[in-house]
Amino acid sequence: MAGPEVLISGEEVAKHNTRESCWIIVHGKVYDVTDFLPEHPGGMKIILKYAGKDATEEYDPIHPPDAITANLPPEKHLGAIDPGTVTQVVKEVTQEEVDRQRRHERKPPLDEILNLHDFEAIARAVMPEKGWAYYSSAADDEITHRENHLAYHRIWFRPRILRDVAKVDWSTTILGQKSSMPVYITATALGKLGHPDGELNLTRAAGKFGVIQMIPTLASCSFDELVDAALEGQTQFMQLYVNKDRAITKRIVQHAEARGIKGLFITVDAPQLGRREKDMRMKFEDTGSAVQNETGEKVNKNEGAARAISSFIDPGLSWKDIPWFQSITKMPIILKGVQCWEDAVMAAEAGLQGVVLSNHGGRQLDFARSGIEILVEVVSALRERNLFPNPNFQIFVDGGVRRATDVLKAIALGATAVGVGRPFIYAYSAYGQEGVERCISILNDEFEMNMRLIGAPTIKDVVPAMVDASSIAVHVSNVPEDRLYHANYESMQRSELRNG
Ligand code: 173
Repeated sequence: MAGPEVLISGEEVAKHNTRESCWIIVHGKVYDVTDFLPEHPGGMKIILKYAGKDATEEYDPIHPPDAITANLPPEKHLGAIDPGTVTQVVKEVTQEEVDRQRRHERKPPLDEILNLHDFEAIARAVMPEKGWAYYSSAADDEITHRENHLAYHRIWFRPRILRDVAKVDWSTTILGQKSSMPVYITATALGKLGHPDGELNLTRAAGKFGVIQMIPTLASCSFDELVDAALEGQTQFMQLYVNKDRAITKRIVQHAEARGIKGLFITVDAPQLGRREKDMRMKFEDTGSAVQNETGEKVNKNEGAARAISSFIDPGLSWKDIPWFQSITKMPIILKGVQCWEDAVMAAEAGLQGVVLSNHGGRQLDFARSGIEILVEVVSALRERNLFPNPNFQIFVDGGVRRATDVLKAIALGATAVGVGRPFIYAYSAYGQEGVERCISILNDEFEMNMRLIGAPTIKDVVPAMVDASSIAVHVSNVPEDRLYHANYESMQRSELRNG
C-alpha cells in the first residue's frame, strides 16, 4: 500500500466477520486475514472469534509484536482504524474473574514474601487462569517437574569451619561476563501471559542487580525491545529455537550478535513440544462465537498455547548443523537441554562453549532426569577425558532451583551457574518488576548467609568436598508419612490444652 495510510471505520471492519471475509484489528491496524486463516498455527477458530473486531488483547501475549506484519503480504495490510469508531469486544466478566481480581488486590505486601516458593503460591492465586496453566504446566504426569526440585534433597552439605567468612562474595563470571551471582534468568516463553510488560520486567530488574537475562526466542516482547531496555554494559544471552528455514535462523543469530548478545543457547530438547495437559485443557474451554460454530471447523484440541505456536521448530536439527552455527557467529554457543554425559562430551569435542544440563523445566520428556543429577556424571566423564575443568567449556544446570543452597550444591559439583525460570516469572506475574527485584534480593540474602555457613568466602571456595552427593542417582521413593500414627498421637501440648 503506497501513499498515506487509509483510515477505515470500525463499522466497515465489523462487516467482515465471516470465514469468507475476515478482517481483524491489531494495534490500531486493520488486516485482511481471510486467506491466512487455514495457515494460522493456532487454528482458525481463535481468529474467527475476533472476526470484524479488535483482537489486540488476545494477540499480544502469544505473538511477537511483528508476527502479523511478517506473515501477511503487504496488500493485506488494509490501513489504520479510525480511532473512536471501534466497538471493543466486551468480554463477559465471570464471577471467577471478579474473585481473582479481588485476590490480586489483597495479596500480601512484598516484604512478607520470604522465599521463592512464596511467589509461586501467590501467582497461583492471582494469575489469570491461562497464564498460570501455561507457566506451571509440565509434561505428562509432571514427575520430572517435581523431581527437578526434589533431586536437590539428595545432596547434603559438608561445611567447613573457621574460614573467616566476615566478608563473603558470591559474584562470578559466566562465559566471560560478570554476574553478581552464579544465577542467570533463563528463557521462558510468552511473558505477557503473566503481566502486560512481559519480559521487560526481567530485563529491568536484571539490569539493576547485575544479573544476566537469557532472552527467549518466543518472548512476548520483541527481541529489540528487550535489548533496547538493557542498561549500558548489561549482559544478555539469547535462547534459540532453530527454524526449519535456516535463512530465518541465520538472520536472528546475526542480528543478536550485532546487538551485543554474549551467548547463544540453542535449545536441543524440544524437537517436538511435550504434552502439557494443564495447558491443553485451556483450549477445551474456549467455547467461541457463533461465527466459529457456523464454520464447523474441527479444532485440534491436542494443542495448548505453546504447541500451537511452535510448529516452526526444526525436528531435523542434528550434530551436522553445529559447524554451520559456528560459521555464522562468533558468539559462544551452548547447547541447552543436554541430558547425559555422552552428549556433553560430544559438545565439548565439537568445540562448543558449554552445555545446559536441563530437561526444560520438566515440560518435555517425563522421567527425564534432573539437571543436578546429570551434572555429576557429566563432570566425571569430562574429567576422565581431561575436558574439565576448562574455562572455555562451562556447564550450566537448570530446573527446580528455589534456594541459594540449591545453587551452591550445583556450583560445588562443577556448574558455573544455574538458570532460574519460573520463580522470576511468577514474581513479576504477581508483583511486576518489583517482584523480580525482591526475588533477586532474597537470593542475595540466602547466598550471603549460606556462603558463611558452608565456610566459603568466594565462589571458588565452593568445592566438591563441600557436598555429599553419593545418593544423587538413587531414585527411591520416600517412605510415606505414617498418617495413622500421626492422627492418633496426641502431643503433650494438646492434652494440656484440652484439660485446661
Ligand atoms: O516450554 C515451553 O513452553 C516452550 O519452550 C515453548 C516452545 C514453543 C512455543 C512456546 C513455548
